[in-house]
Amino acid sequence: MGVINVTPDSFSDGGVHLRTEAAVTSAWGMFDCGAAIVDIGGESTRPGSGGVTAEEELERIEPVLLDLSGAPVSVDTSKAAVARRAIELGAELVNDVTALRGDSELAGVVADAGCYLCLMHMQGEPRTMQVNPVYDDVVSDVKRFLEQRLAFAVAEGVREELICLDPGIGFGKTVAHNLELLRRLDELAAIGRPLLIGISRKSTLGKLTGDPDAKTGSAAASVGGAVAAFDRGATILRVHDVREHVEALTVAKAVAG
Ligand code: HH2
Repeated sequence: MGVINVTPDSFSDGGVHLRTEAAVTSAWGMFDCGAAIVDIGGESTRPGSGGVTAEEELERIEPVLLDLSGAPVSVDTSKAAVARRAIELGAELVNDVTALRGDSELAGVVADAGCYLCLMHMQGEPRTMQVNPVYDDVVSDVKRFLEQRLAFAVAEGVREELICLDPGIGFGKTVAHNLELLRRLDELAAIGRPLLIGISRKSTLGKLTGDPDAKTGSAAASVGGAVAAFDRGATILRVHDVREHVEALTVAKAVAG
């Protein structure tokens, strides 16, 4: 899954894809490099971010979705109004970092459309989530949360076979929490749904490679994280540097047989 943030402030590609033409060109480039789907977002959820209105979000992503008509895209949003319009314009998957807790109408929109859904774990909210994340046991806590949100989505009419789950690397988690989640990913895979992992360019990688104040991580560090996640059961990797990831994952997959 390639990532295109049509935002001025994303930590990973903020500003780069704010113009429609730049976003669309990058997305086609990702498909050429082997992305199966491209995730289009109009709101940054980086640590410290405050949120935008549905109108602003739509203004950013609508022209991009129109130009990518017919291509496999997902929409990174927590808002029902944004998801509804994105689905009209062809989005096949709604990627909701709030796991249907942000907008009470979103579950119905996804259920009615019969599209795919990603439910992600986040402790707290983006503005404050990295202040002091605390868990009893991070893997058990995240697993329980994902099971509950999966049950909620199904009860709201979303078909279980259309749902994937994501532990939310970096969303209210320390470096140690992120590593523990990846190390024990098999426990989350046991829920029985495909796992999506987004570690690409995240600060945990920069911290692990020597900068305690890092806000991002390199492409090489991202690939290392993605391959480790794949080896432990991740099936969808959300990444910014598609060519590098496709090449590395092709080799990892061949080795796994
Ligand atoms: N990470 C980000 C955004 N959306 N969705 C899922 N399912 N999983 C993730 O790990 C995830 C996500 C944050 O990364 P990015 O989109 O690069 O930055 P920003 O939120 O600043 O736009």
